[in-house]
Amino acid sequence: MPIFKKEKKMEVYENLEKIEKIGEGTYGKVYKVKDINTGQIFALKKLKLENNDEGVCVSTLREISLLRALSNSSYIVRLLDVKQIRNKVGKLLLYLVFQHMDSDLKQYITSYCRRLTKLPPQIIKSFLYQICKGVSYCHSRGVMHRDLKPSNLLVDQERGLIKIADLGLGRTFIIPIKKYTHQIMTLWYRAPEVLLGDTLYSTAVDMWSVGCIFAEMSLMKPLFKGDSEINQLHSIFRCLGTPNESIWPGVTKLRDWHIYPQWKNNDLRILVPDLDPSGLDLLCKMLTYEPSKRISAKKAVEHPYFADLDKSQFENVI
Ligand code: INR
Repeated sequence: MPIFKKEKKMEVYENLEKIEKIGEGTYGKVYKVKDINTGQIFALKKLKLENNDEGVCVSTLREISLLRALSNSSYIVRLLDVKQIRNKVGKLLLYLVFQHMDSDLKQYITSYCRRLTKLPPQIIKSFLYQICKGVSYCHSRGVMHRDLKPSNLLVDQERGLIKIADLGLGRTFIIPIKKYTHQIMTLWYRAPEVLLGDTLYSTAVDMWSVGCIFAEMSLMKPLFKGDSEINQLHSIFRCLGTPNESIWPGVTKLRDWHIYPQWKNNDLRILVPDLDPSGLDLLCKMLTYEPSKRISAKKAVEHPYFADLDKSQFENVI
């Protein structure tokens, strides 16, 4: 008599039992799974590869090893195992076993909203510090995330930890416009240079996203909320002012630059009223239009805003 129903078992991992679907990453589904021998909980991500060429396999494997190396950081969700298999119709499937975290920042913020309370300032500071440390680690290894957003930041509520997820497969996988489930991808955290069609964008795109996430943790709602690329740009320009050649040299030469309404920039103190002066200074440096002038993750970690944060709490954690 089998103890577990066959459909609950994950095809390649005989010992893993599916508990529930916890997410749809950019490239595939993520399940909460349980090791039937040890009772341990993991997150299992199932990916379909776009291409079947031998060359793609090699570069995919290279990316996986990069992911593995990155996941040695305590600020990045840990990748524990990888299996690559070919299914009945010859498509390549990739199974990634990760550490499981009980929540993501999107759910975490929503849970506070439901209780009509704001995130405590110490939590915002602690989370932002950990995010900057994680991004700094990725950038030091030459990896950009490109899609940082609250649902890609996993939260361990008990220990007050936050970790970056959904990383690093940006080169072998075709960057999707829509998720494979046809859900529309969010543009709210996308840097203006990307929205303007800059093809040579840099690690600075991630810091723009971090700035948007910082503001959102304080505001309890997204700072820039557009439902199309043009609406997203308008939303940014309405808050921070329409950029021009004097504040962002080269902006009018970008591929998708048009003539926009001329908005004046608003004071960040009014847009994000709960942040203290050093928090506002850091936010302002993250939401700098000119990518080369935008604060780096490495510099952000050293910002005075974090001076009173107890950093020893992040040492020796997994
Ligand atoms: C949760 C997710 C809890 N845990 C969403 C989630 C809501 C609540 O995506 C997740 C993951 C987890 C997750 O516990 N481990 C991983 C996601 C991902 C990797 S990825 C690992 O790469 O974003 O799909």
